[in-house]
Parts: sequence; C-alpha cells; structure tokens
Amino acid sequence: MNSSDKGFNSKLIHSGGIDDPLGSAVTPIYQTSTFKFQSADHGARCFTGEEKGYIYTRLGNPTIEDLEVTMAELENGFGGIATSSGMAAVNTVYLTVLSKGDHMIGHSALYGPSRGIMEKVYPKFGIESDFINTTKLDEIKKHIKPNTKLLYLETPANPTMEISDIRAASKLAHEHGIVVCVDNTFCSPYLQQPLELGADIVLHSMTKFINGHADIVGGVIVAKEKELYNELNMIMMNMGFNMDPHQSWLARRGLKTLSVRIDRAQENAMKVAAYLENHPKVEWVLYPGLKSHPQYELGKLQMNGPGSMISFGLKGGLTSGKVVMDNVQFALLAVSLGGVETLIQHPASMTHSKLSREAREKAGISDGLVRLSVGIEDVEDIIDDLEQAMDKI
Ligand code: LCS
Repeated sequence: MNSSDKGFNSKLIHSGGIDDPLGSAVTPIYQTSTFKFQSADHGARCFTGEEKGYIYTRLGNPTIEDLEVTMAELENGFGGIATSSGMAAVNTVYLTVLSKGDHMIGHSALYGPSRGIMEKVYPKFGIESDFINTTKLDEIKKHIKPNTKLLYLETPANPTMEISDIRAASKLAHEHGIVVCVDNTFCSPYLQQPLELGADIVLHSMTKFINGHADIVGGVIVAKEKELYNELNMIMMNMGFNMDPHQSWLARRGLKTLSVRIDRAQENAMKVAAYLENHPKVEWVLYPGLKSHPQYELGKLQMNGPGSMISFGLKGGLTSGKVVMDNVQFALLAVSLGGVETLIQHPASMTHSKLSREAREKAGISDGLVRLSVGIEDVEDIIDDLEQAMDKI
C-alpha cells in the first residue's frame, strides 16, 4: 500500500511493507545473507540497478527496507538508511559529509560519543570541529569558517535538554553552503520533524523511542534529497554499518505503537516534572513542558509535545545523586532511554564518573544532575519510587 498521503498514525501501521507472495499481513523476517539470481544477466541488471532485485543483505533486504521506507515517510524525506546502531548512523553522516581539511560545528552537550569520536578520531583524517552552544545563533555564526561543511544539532540535547532552533540554524547554515544534520532521538518524528524545519539529514538511535522496547540496538538516517541519500547509502554499505533483518523487524514492530507510547509517557512525564519542581530536595528541573525551561517557547514552536525525558538537579550534588540511585526500586538504574520502562541515571556517579568535575561542568553536567526517561507505567508508582528514594538523602 502507498501510505505516503496518509496521516502519521496510519503511516506507523501501514507504511513500508512488501508484496509477499503468501500474502502475509506483516513483512516476514528475510533471515538470509544472500539472494538467488534468475540468471547471469539478471544478476548483472540487479548490480547496475536496471532492475530492482536484492543481491546481498549488506546492500539491501526486504525486511530492512520495510523499516527504511517507513522512517523516510514519517520524516518526510527521500530515503531512509537503517544502521547497526545510532553511532553507526552518526559516523555514516560524518564520513559522508566531511573530507580532509573540513570543519564541523556541533552542540557542546551532544550524546557523549557523538562528540568524543569527532574530537578523538577524526583529527587523524584532517577533520576539525568546534563544539559550541548551538542554542545561540550568534555563537554558530561566530564559528562558521570557509571550510565548515556540517552543522550537527541534537535537540533536545542529551542530557542537558537544551533546545536549538532548527529552522533558524538551518537557514544560517544554508547561506554558507553547510549541510545540517539533526539527531532527533529524543523526539522521534512524532514530536519533531527536522527535515520540515529545514535540515538536510535527520538521524536516530533507534535503540530508543523508535523501537521503544529496550531490546535492540539500531540507528537510522533519513536524507531529504536523493543525491545525499545515495552518498550516505554508499558509505553505510561499504563501511558495513547495515542493520540486521531480525533487528529491523523488531524495530518495525515497535514503531507501530510509537504515538500511543509517546502520548502515555509524555502524560506521565508532565506529572513527574511538576512533582519534581515542587520537591524541596530538587534544585532545578529541565523539561520542555515546564514554563521554567529556558527555551519553552521555542520548544512549543518546533516540537509537537515536550516528550518524556527529564533532567533535574538534586541539592547535595554527587552524594545525593548516589543515594537516590542506590535506593530506587521501581525505576531501572540504567543508561539508554525511550523504552516503555522508566529508567534513571546519574551521569556524575555513573556514565561521566571518569571525567573531572571541571570537564563535566564544561559539558553541562553538574554533580546533582539526574536523567529520567519516563515510561508508560502508572505514574503514581514512578512518583512513589522517587519520593522514597529522595527521602533517604
Ligand atoms: N544519539 C543520541 C541522542 C543518543 O542518546 C544515543 C545513545 C546515540 C545517539 C547513540 O546511539 P546507539 O549507538 O547507542 O544506538 N544514548 C545513550 C544514552 O543516553 N545512554 O546510553 C546510550
């Protein structure tokens, strides 16, 4: 079925799909590494692209394509490229857009490895970068150089929840011939559609909301135009960053309930954020649905909803954070996000504990910062758990 003219929720259910000869309602898992050709000539035509035909799963597979077509339709782009992880998606973008002598600008508080790999590995290939506050247009303007080729935004950013203005930043970047990529992991296309706001590429860690059940690792890229899609796909295929058919099938299945999951998680998150904002042991709460969020108005403008990620600061810093982590009983003490279960983590004592306090502060991570990925359970249970854990401080 062609679902490209249907509503978002219909696309979640009906986009992609294949004409299965047995009429299966759901695209089967084509768990095969290779495909038979009908003849030598047929094989040749598949390789040149004269005829549509599957060759080898790293280059394409119906189950993976089902997911890719769906993601492209949801993000309103030309084509989707599924990858083995969110980081494979990030690196596909870096390797496609940047060449020796080029420069990129990224937000200072990106998901750690998206910044770390650029700063640690890419200089080996003559690529330079500046990680700045992309919520400020003047800062972006100040850092644009003649060799700047990529503006990389993550909004809301992980874990600082800062919101960058995709429309304004894309306009500025395009005036300088710069490609704009947005990591849309925290929102999913249900809450934010960066290509509609002017970006050229959108990517996701599908490990999170797209799959939504904390049982796979995966990524996806959607390009607005054919030319960029072809370049990205070439890098993905030849770097071997492809997704696996079984993972793709799970992600496509999880994707069907994206909007109902997010609606429910968001409703819970609003209540949890309001509870935290009034808690005497909480110093601050950063949630796009609260008027106190510094970019509340911008969030309302470019997002269809505030989502279900909350960062908050505990009074008493590192010690308080550890006490809460050691006493939660319902929320899972775990990294990752965007699943149906509530997850909690404290970067200063966990993911970022090896960094100095100074380095953490520079990345926007204060000692009391706690990150919550609010799930779809009964909200009273989430709040009761936080209450009893904070009582122990
Ligand atoms: N982009 C964002 C915004 C992310 O949060 C993550 C992972 C990635 C990219 C990378 O995706 P992956 O390769 O893991 O699929 N974020 C994680 C986090 O916050 N905790 O654990 C992983």
